[in-house]
Amino acid sequence: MKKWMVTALVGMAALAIHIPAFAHFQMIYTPESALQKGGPIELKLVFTHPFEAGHTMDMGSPAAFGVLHKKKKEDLLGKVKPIEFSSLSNKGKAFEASYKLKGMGDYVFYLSPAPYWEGSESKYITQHTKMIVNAAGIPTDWDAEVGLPAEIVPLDKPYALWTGNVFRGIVKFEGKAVPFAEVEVEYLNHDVDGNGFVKAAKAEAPQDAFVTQTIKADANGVFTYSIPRAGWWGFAALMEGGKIEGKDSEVGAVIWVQAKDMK
Ligand SMILES: [Cu+2]
Repeated sequence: MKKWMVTALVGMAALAIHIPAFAHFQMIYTPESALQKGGPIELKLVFTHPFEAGHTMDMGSPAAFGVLHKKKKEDLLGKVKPIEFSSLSNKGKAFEASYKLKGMGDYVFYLSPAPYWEGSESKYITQHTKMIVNAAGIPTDWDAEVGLPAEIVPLDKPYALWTGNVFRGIVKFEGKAVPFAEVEVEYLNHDVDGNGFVKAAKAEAPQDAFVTQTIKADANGVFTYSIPRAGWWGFAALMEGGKIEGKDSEVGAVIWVQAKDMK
């Protein structure tokens, strides 16, 4: 083999391990966040790159997974089952859970994943994630603070957004608002079918800065984003965490919201 070919192959192998150009997003996915009534729903816990349906990272066993409903927390760790989730380029270790909504109101699902070692950035990443489902339009807990180490507290109902509405949230780290927090925004650009993404993209980005949009919170830690398209949108505020086993760590606060077109 010629030397340039070896170099090219090594380069390609490095790319295959991970392409860090776009943002990592922890997802708690369910198809529909505004339900007519209670009943069973399916949830997928996936750590991926949602705009590109790109490289899906292997998740370790979650540290916490639960739901907050009518001010009570229910531990759902026992309901979590391992799955393999297919991106357009690989398969990654993920989890799924079934949950039965017992009645009307808001169900705030929250996840504290195991720290993920990101070799290409030499740091651990832990994204504490929320996704809120409502049954029958009765508001109960959507704006509650769960008390995660890092958390986005919504100022607009995450399941009741028209396309074009703004979504606002307060970025909190260890219970305190984070002034001028950096927030990454990504669109779930590929539908989820079973345990994987479909190939067809909904939107095309004219340039990389549109794949992951980066915005900033104001002096009070409040960010505002006007939603241009129906579907699921992820917001990830990234903070510097304490060392884990002597290594750097990034702590994220993630929330997913779902917008609907006016028809
Ligand atoms: Cu990644």
